[in-house]
Amino acid sequence: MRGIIISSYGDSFRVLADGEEYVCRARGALRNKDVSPMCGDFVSVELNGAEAVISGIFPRKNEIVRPPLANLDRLVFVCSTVDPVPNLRALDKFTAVSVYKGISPVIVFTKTDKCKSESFEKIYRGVFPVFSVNNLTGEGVSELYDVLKGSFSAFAGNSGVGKSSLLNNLCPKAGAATGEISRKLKRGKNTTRRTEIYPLTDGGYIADTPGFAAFSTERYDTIFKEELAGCFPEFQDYIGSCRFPDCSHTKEQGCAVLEAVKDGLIGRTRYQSYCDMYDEALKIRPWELKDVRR
Ligand SMILES: Nc1nc2c(ncn2[C@@H]2O[C@H](COP(=O)(O)OP(=O)(O)O)[C@@H](O)[C@H]2O)c(=O)[nH]1
Ligand SMILES: [Mg+2]
Ligand SMILES: [Zn+2]
Repeated sequence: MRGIIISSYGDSFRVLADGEEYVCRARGALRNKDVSPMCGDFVSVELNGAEAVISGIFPRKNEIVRPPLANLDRLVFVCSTVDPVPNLRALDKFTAVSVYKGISPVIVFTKTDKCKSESFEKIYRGVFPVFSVNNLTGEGVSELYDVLKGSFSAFAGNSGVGKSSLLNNLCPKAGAATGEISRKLKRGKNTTRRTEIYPLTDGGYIADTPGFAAFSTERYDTIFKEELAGCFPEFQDYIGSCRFPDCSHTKEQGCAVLEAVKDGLIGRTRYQSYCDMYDEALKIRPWELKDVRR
């Protein structure tokens, strides 16, 4: 049987196969192969009497480490317009890493009841799909739902921005803990990591990711400098027109990207994020680099 892992808790997995849920362990041989099953994995399941065992994992199209998720179609970057205010530099960095990994970024601004999202939306319109929601009334949720249905998505974003509230609005069965309750649960130390994905009514899944403070800010998220411009979608129309084929788009004469920034065709905050990431990439020693697509 072929199925998909919909929850992992220690070395216990729930697999959805042929419309049934099975609680499975991974076969020993699999564990020794240095690849452990994760949520989103397509796996083969064998039934031995009452016991269900994961006997194989199909090749992944991508994976993220924290939380462990495989085969993502989208990463939904959730930012609140206020409390806390968005960190655009971090957002630009994480969306670039997402593009690099081949996972489509989606940006959502929450708490539109407290502060208008227009000034933030403007920066990303035409670059990534961007949405605004008021989780208290559900305003804007159905537009986002239409984009997420039929695909596998996970949320990323700081604590308190409204990820769990949004998950509950998109998928009422999720019953995710929000606000104060969520904080209390987090304080009770949970050593075994639990990851769970929820089916959407019209097909597709959304991952609930407790303790997912930020996408990940580790060293290995640094993108090779030669590949960085490729992770900024709005640069693509210009990079072919630079005077020098090896243009870094940071200072060169005849740089079409710089020209586009001056003409207001590329956003300044976006461009500044690119330059910061480029500087960061320059500082990395080659032996410190691990391919983030791994
Ligand atoms: N005013 C307002 N509050 C919100 C909105 N979304 C979430 N909140 C509140 O923000 C707090 C944190 O939300 P939560 O969903 O737990 O955020 P998470 O930490 O990202 O999962 C809770 O008190 C929510 O009720 C929103 O759109 N508007
Ligand atoms: Mg939460
Ligand atoms: Zn250039």
